[in-house]
Amino acid sequence: MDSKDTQEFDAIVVGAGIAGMYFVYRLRKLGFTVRAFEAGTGVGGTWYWNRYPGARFDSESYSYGYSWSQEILDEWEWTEHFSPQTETLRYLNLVADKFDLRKDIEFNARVSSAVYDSNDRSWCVETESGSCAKASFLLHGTGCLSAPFVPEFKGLDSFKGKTWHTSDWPREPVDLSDKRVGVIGTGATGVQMITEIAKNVGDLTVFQRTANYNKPLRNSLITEEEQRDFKARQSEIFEKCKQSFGGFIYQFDERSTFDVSSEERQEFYEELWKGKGFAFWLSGFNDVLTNEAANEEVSEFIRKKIQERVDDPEVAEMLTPRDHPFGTKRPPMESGYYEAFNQSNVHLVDLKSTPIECFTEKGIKTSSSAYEFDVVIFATGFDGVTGALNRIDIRGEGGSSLKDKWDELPTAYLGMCAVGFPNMFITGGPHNTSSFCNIPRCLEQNVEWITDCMSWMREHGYTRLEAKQAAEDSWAEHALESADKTLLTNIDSWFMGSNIPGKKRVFLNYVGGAPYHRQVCDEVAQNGYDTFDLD
Ligand code: N01
Repeated sequence: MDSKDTQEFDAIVVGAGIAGMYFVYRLRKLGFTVRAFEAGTGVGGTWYWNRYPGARFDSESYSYGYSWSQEILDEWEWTEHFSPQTETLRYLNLVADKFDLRKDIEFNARVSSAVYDSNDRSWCVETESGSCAKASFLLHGTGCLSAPFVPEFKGLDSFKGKTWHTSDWPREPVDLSDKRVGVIGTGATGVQMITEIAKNVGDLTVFQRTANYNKPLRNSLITEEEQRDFKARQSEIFEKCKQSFGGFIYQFDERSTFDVSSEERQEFYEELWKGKGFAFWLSGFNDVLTNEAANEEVSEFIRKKIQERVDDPEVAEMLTPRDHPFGTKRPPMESGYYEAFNQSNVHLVDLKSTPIECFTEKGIKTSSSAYEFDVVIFATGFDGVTGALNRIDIRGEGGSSLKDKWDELPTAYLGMCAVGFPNMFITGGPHNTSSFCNIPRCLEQNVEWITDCMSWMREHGYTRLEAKQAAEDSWAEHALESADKTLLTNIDSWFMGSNIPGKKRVFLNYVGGAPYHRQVCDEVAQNGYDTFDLD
């Protein structure tokens, strides 16, 4: 690329989802020039890509939107307690319209490489579409669940029907009413989608490797009275999220399980079960994710709830999780999932007892049967946290590769800054609270901290910032120690990177709590970023 084709900015943002859009807005306000590159044709990130039937928030809508624009807060009204994807995408487009964000975003521009030039302290970014830009700062808003994962099944290429990953759902309307459909995967995405597809499908076969602890979402329309109440309490709600462990409206109970009598515990579980969304996961006794016996009691409570809803005892048993404790994988939220399996045209295949051997021209062959399909849908998840950035060739100081660094140990100081990659900030990176959070709540904190840091550097005349090795090491140690105190690290999931063959098995998220992460970030800023090398 000729240097005359290279445009120069103060900052380049990768991605125009929730973080990327806020970066553009805030950088502009702070007087930085910015260009965002977005692979899609529109804004919205997760909500742009994930259009599969049934896609919706598992966070309360009124706790999810941006908190930084009173104008938008006043104008926008969520219609459901848990907003569907279509409405959320409309909301994000309204934000983009209102602040004219698109003029600083190049669409259809998937970033292929980013190289740091230590001579002029700048990042040079290239896209697959041939754009090239340079900036002092490189900011990633690529999302922690945006690199789709499709397992390498033998014979997949020979299948003559259609295949889609859930994040690659067709834009045109899809009619499955006379189709034979196979779905692989029963995580949070699969559970939402299977329930919706089952309502109007020819025949549906679900291939399940691990049964999950699916909790009723209990979605409903927001009444006018609720709307008024949410508007009146909006800042109180955001403050509550700020104080909570995961940025939700929920706080763990102050009591531990066995401080309470057995009878009272059962009453408490029943009460929580009636709650909406993540209430059961995030406002239960404070030791459910750390104490095996406490967890087993809750797990057993849910198993009984599942079995009550499925007619065929054999299917009910297959749908009952017995191989991992509740909440150690992200619990899916459901709205009629179990009842779908009472339909005569919905079938369940247990892949633990009959694994997939291969795809054939007509469908899928397991160790016990052959199935024929018109469509197979992969609800097989994502290469989480590090996947999106590992798909870009990112070269830091001395040409070192971010992927090579993370193949050894995926880590970043405060989840945002990787040693060896000066002037580069990551939202939703390894050991960042935002990947274990009501995502916008934590992403806002990330974006604000990063852009404040950039402003501070400008005020103080610094042009280069890089985390100190000791700071990165001690943050990683703290993040891994926090995780080891929980039951989460014993289980295979995207939290551990172990859903991806060959990926290093290590805890990727941060479970020390969003308030503590924010406190440390604030202290670092107050202390003049002394855990960074500044020049
Ligand atoms: O992905 P997952 P997801 N053969 O990794 C199975 C967020 N989210 O897209 O459990 C057969 O959880 C795999 O089986 P197993 C949320 O943070 C948010 O569902 O590994 N099966 C599992 O069943 C969530 O955690 C919302 O044994 C294979 C499934 O595929 C994250 O996205 C809504 C397989 C993958 O489950 C990811 O959820 C939805 C194989 N080779 C999702 N490989 C909202 O709230 C994998 N599987 C907005």
